Amino acid sequence: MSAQESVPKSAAARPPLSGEVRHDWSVEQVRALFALPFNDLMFQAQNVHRTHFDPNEVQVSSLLSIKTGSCSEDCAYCPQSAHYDTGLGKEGLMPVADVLEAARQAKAQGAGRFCMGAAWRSPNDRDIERVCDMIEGVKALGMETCVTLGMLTDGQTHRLKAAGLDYYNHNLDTSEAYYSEIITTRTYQDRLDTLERVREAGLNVCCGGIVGMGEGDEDRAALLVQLANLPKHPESVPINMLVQVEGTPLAGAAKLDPLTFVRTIAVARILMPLSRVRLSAGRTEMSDELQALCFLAGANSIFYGEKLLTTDNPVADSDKQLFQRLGLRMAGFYASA
Ligand code: SAM
Ligand code: DTB
Ligand code: SF4
Repeated sequence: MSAQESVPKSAAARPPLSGEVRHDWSVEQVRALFALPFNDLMFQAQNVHRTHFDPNEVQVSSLLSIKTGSCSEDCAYCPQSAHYDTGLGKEGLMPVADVLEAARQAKAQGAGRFCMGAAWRSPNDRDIERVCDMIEGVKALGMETCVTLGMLTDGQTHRLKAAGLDYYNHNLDTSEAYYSEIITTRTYQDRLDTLERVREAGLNVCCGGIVGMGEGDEDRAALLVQLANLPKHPESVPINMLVQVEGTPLAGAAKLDPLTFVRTIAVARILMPLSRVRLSAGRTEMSDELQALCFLAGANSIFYGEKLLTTDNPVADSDKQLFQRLGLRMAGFYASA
């Protein structure tokens, strides 16, 4: 059954045309937003977007995998899980100098934020010290910093904050109801606990999810409700389209209707009016026209540079051409500064 058929028109949510910041969304209200005629949904999302943002400016972050593969978690989408054979080479924590060289290159291409990802369930304190050296080095280049390292203790969140970390990425990935279909080695509550610690330490939160994992309309709605009803909205909300990797349990999953992906972006924009909504993984399989619809739906951030963590992303030159075609600007373009 499509999103449009599943919710009666009479259940339509009140139109949030002004982009009011709310933390009391119900799943029914959000399903009604998903079920709006496409043009109405896009109009509302654009309206909210233009109330709070320059609609032609996009924040760009570059990613680097600073520790790759052999992860003890069993996330069904992830090429880095030790539970699956994806043929991925494993690498220990990178030397700080190599990370800083990659950050310099990302800055020269125009990235404003450098995001470092590690395939850990949770880091140990020695790892955190090395990551803090990386954060300090990247900050010294004049870039914003983000890391994603798995579950953290209180002491670790404060140590990262003291090193100058700007954002911590920790995704909820899907609804609480669907979570156990995707990951069995940790709970939804584990994720929420780390998010709370990250907030308490005064860090900006980057938290979103993945669609196209076989979840239903209700799961996409429930994920966005969970994010929007957090005590404070995440400053950054990555919406990933599943990148199907051979060897993972989700390779071969039914592909999501691309317009449902656009709707997910639009609803995220309406629910979290002040957040950067990031058009994240999956762009190599998207046409320029589909990406243009995502920007129209209110996405105003991307991952930029030829690699995500282990999989491909569009090369910088093709994104520069896309931005030119659409009249978009990169926020704080560093290369020309
Ligand atoms: N291990 C840490 C964790 O899980 O939080 C940090 C790294 S993990 C690779 C970061 C995020 O990448 C995951 O939460 C997931 O949302 C995203 N991700 C991983 N594999 C993906 C895939 N195949 N397609 C889309 N997103 C993916
Ligand atoms: C996020 O939401 N997506 C990024 C980043 N945060 C860490 C990761 C996408 C990973 C895609 C699969 C890979 O390249 O390994
Ligand atoms: Fe490990 Fe993170 Fe991949 Fe899960 S998503 S297997 S925790 S690297």
